[in-house]
Amino acid sequence: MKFIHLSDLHLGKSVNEFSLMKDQEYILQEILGVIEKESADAVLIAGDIYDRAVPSEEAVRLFDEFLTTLSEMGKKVFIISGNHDSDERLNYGSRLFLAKDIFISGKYKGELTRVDTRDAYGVLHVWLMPYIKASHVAHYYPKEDTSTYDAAIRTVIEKCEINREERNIILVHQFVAGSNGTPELSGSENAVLNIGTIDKISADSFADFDYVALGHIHSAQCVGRETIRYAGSPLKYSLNQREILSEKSVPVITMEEKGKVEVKLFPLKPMREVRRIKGELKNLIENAVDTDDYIYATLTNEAFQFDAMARLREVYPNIMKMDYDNTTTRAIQESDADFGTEEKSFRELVEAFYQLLNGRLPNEKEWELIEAEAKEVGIIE
Ligand SMILES: [Mn+2]
Repeated sequence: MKFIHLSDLHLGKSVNEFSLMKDQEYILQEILGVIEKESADAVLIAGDIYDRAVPSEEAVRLFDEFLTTLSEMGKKVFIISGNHDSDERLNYGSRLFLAKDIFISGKYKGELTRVDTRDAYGVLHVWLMPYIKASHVAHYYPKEDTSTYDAAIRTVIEKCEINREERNIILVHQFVAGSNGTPELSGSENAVLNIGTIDKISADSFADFDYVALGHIHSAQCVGRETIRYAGSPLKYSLNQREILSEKSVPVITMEEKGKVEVKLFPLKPMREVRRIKGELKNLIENAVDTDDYIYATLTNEAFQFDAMARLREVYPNIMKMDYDNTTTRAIQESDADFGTEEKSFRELVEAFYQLLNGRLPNEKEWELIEAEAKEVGIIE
């Protein structure tokens, strides 16, 4: 059987107030193209279908369209919830969808759903692990160790009766790490990842599975072995430097007899690229290319440029962010690094910043103004 692995669609997402609806619509079409070209039998979607627990109408419509097309193409679809999805809403209609070979697991109820499929090589089990918190597991198994996510997920898997002679695939939306270190983040995963702390799960827990379709981390990568893999989000959802330079792709998994699994990556080309440009304002404007792209511009001018964002926007209508990289910003960054901001008082922080910008401390009159402003916006009382 041939599977397409997707995750972290985050339908309805905006980046820096730009709705990516059109880009998402486009990329789903591209993915349908890969599915058709590869004659895949099934699609695995490892969580974070939507960006929010209450998705927009547009986002729901887009996913409805995607599912309907997959169903019309005769594909099986396996879906789990991610931490961004509402488990109950994702479960809506799931029993009716079974008749169309669409299998959704939105909520953990003490055991994992197992779907058995068949091909020329025999039976193949697809296990669905919706997004689970350790506390959910504790609720069903109060006597088991659920003190960490690792222990909790181990418990969940121990409760599955896995036939190791047969082929098994599992969909998981968690923070899974191999012995070779923690996975690299793309910067758009939000505050859900407490790196290195309680929610890290060892890849060893999945030793009995022939393929582990992971979701949660938006950078495509494998964890421990080729067949434990984050598909990554289909689009770049952050302006993080590494994410901007990364390439999005879709893993296509071919499973033959037990022990024979092949993974191929198909690069995904977005409708609009996310690009970082850097230079003097004048140069960026005069030498503009691919102006429809999402742009993160960094100005190297030493002097403040009046109305720079508006001037850039005239050329790059989809500019998302602008900042400066010059002597001043670098000095601020350096002093930030040894600031120890948490231990400093408001006054100390402002003084240091003021000193850096103006080469002197603020006088009494200026202090009055700064304090009045800070009170107004609620920084100090
Ligand atoms: Mn996600």
